[in-house]
Amino acid sequence: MGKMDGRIAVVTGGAQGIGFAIAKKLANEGATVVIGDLDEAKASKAAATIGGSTTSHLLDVGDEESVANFYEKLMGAHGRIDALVNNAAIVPFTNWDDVDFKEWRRIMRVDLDGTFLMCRAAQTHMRTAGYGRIVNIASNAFLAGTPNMAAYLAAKGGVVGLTRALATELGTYSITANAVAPGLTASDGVLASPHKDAFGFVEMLQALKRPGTPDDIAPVVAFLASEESGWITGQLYVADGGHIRY
Ligand code: NAD
Ligand code: 4PL
Repeated sequence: MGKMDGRIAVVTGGAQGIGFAIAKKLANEGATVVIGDLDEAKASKAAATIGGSTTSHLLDVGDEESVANFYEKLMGAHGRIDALVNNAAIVPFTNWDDVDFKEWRRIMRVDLDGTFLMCRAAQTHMRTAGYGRIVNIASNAFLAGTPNMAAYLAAKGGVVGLTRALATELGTYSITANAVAPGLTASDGVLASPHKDAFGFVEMLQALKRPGTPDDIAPVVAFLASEESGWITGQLYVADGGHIRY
């Protein structure tokens, strides 16, 4: 008996890191999970590792045609989407002096446009059903003003704004939209980037003195993706060991 029993849930960027932990948690709570990821091979391995009814499809959230393709396959297989978790993102480490318009667009295309495109398509199906849960992954970097991620901070601020708008626009259809802001988390992506060098410093600022892990983020996402969070919408939940008090 899980809080996602009988539900169809989509997790973007679920091939690794925080998205993988979210997909695993939703599956453990009884959901039929569909992972959408740019890395098709890794996503298919991830789905097999999670097991049960978990599947994966190739998806580039920043490409309108790829998104349309993804939903066509999803509707063909399951006919419904109860929960959408917009987790896929590029997590850059780019010195401000190198943030030209090309770099800005590289991040915006995936981190903000991608969330918009996925929500835009999901809400059509959710409205038909008269039920839906949208969970957008933001970041506490938006609240902290973390360095070397200017376009990312702007995109995540946009994600919070879009979340608040969706709550208003979709409330009448019993669809909720909320955001989760993780702090620095030991994901596959972060561990392979210069961000890994920030764990000592960030731990100093956290109330809880250990590095955050993907499994620390999944429970609050699962709560917001489940039916029981139905009176909560338009909110931002910070999951960061008490780094930022929001
Ligand atoms: P990660 O880099 O480990 O994994 C990202 C996944 O997204 C990969 O599987 C990648 O293939 C996929 N992806 C990338 N671009 C895509 C696209 N265009 N379409 C579909 N899939 C795509 O990332 P992570 O650290 O686990 O981060 C996951 C989410 O959490 C992101 O939204 C990120 O901004 C957020 N976040 C992460 C941290 C952190 O410290 N790790 C902190 C705050 C917020
Ligand atoms: C505090 O979202 O929130 C590093 C890398 N440090 O991606 C993030 C902090 C990173 C963050 C983030």
